[in-house]
Amino acid sequence: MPGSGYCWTVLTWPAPQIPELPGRGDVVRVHDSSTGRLVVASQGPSASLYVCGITPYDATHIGHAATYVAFDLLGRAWRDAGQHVTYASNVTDVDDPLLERATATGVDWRDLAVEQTALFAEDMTALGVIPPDVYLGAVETIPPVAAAVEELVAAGAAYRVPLEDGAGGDAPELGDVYADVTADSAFGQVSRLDEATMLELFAERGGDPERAGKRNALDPLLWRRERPGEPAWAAGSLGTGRPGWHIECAVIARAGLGLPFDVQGGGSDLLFPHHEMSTSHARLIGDGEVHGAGAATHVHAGLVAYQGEKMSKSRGNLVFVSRLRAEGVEPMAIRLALLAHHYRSDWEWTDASLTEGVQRFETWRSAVSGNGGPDADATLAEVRAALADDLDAPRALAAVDRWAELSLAGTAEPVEGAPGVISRAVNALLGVRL
Ligand code: 5CA
Ligand code: ZN
Repeated sequence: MPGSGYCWTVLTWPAPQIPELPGRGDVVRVHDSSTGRLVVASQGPSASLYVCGITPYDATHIGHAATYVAFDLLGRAWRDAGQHVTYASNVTDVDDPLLERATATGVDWRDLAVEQTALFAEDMTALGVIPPDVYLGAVETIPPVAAAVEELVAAGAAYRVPLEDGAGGDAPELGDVYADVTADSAFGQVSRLDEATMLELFAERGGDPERAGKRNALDPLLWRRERPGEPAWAAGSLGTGRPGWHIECAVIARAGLGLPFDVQGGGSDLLFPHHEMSTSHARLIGDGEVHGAGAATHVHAGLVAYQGEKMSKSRGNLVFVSRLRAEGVEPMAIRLALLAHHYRSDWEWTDASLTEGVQRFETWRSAVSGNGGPDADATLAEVRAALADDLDAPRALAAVDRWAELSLAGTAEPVEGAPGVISRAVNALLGVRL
């Protein structure tokens, strides 16, 4: 909405300093959700990563933070292995849950999105997460998304579904647009789920299997026509409306990284339908190639629970990073609490998680405070090997714990500069500033 006074450009955050380390990290292997195998997701001198960004209707919780810290480790490990990393991400700054929350709380949806996107940037800065190189919001990406949807309609891979009475503004005859999943012969290969599971997850996670007029129950929305009380943008032959969710990530990944790219990441709740659908769209919009490709490898972080259930904005069982920070918790202790769990495991946040993070932070800080300390070479090698092996942060922490214990015991032959090497390694590789 030009002229509305809103700045639609999604603002990123300052990059943390990454200290230089002696030597080089190992080739990085990660778990590919599609095959269940460990793969070298990026071989050449450069690596490309797309991590699905937030829907900004509530503050960053520990679950989000765990996911972004996990992919931050991947970027750091790639860099340490000598690869040039390009990282793209999005902000879903217009979507159903955001609009619903805004209506329920009586705030303008744009104010809510701007406020929560800014808070997320603050939280990521505090947690030492490297910012994306390309960071785009759904709203600012409407023109290329609309063009991609028009292309899919023209190619017969998408079709219109008639609207209910009262929808569609001045052009009610133009329907919503859905992708036809049968247009993509590779559909299903990202998640490899059976039809019944796909249908169940689709209904649970924002899909509409029951919508009348669709060709296939799993067909996802590409363009939602104008509805009374909902924001809408003019979009050529599509008519006024707003973009569907999955096409947003396909188009933003293409804009930021080109297609195909190396890794698409997110929490495991995004595997289906979101990553299945966005990859399918990417195959069909790949520079006009019907047999293009999206991400070569899909990587997923486990889900963090709290009080017995997945921590989620819709359930409201949340621990906010910003609240912990406001209580005076050291952000690096939060980061250490997250890193104590392997990124792929589902785990539960408790008060003890934080206490442990704070203790580890304090122990490490005092262990690196002297000039001399136990030799750092083996520890650096262990941390590198652990991260290269599917980002095994708990193993990396254990290696540093052993070094810290030895350092504090003061029994090892002191090596000048060793604490500095550990401190820089922990900073560069784990993102923990001591
Ligand atoms: N905007 C979309 C992605 S395009 C979205 O899913 N936004 S979100 O705000 O709901 O989630 C942001 C990221 O946090 C996603 O990768 C999601 O999988 C992850 N996430 C959400 N809840 C948890 C949780 N409890 N534990 C771990 N990761 C989570
Ligand atoms: Zn996404």
